[in-house]
Amino acid sequence: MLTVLQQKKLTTLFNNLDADEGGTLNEKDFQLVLDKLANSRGIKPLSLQYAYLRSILFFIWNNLSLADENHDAEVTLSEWLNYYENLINSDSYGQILKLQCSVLFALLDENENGEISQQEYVDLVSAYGVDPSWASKNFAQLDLNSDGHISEAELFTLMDEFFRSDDPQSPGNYFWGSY
Ligand SMILES: [Ca+2]
Ligand SMILES: [Ca+2]
Ligand SMILES: [Ca+2]
Ligand SMILES: [Ca+2]
Repeated sequence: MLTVLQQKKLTTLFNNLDADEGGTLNEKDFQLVLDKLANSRGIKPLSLQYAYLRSILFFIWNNLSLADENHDAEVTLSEWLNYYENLINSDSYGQILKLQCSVLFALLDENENGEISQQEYVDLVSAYGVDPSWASKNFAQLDLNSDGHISEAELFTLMDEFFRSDDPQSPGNYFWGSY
């Protein structure tokens, strides 16, 4: 069973991603994330950078098809929560999280300097439906060693906290928005 806190976090991410408020996640929601992110980075459709971002976001969406139990190309909240409950309890959780984090890191690190700046974080989570001014303030909590950036190791810790922590004080709880 997911704890109340785990359900809250995952539901917040789901609702933020469901940008068209259709009540399910589908390809269209990820297309909207792509367009918002491309827009905030000043990337034009049909450019190489756009194709790169698209390939990452559609990789993430295609992975989510594992959550789509009835194969109707829509992921409901209940399918979403089941999927993450299974993932969290799976023997391959650590390996899968590592893979997901390296994909997410590539998506976040716009200038490819191996660290995530405040602006890179804000641009990405805003594309995921999080309020930008809230995200700007939240960045300091996510920079665990206060060196001004989120490293790949910090991202792994934060994502692990996001999925597994049941401690209300864990900074990773708030990576994908407040609730
Ligand atoms: Ca939707
Ligand atoms: Ca479904
Ligand atoms: Ca960077
Ligand atoms: Ca840091």
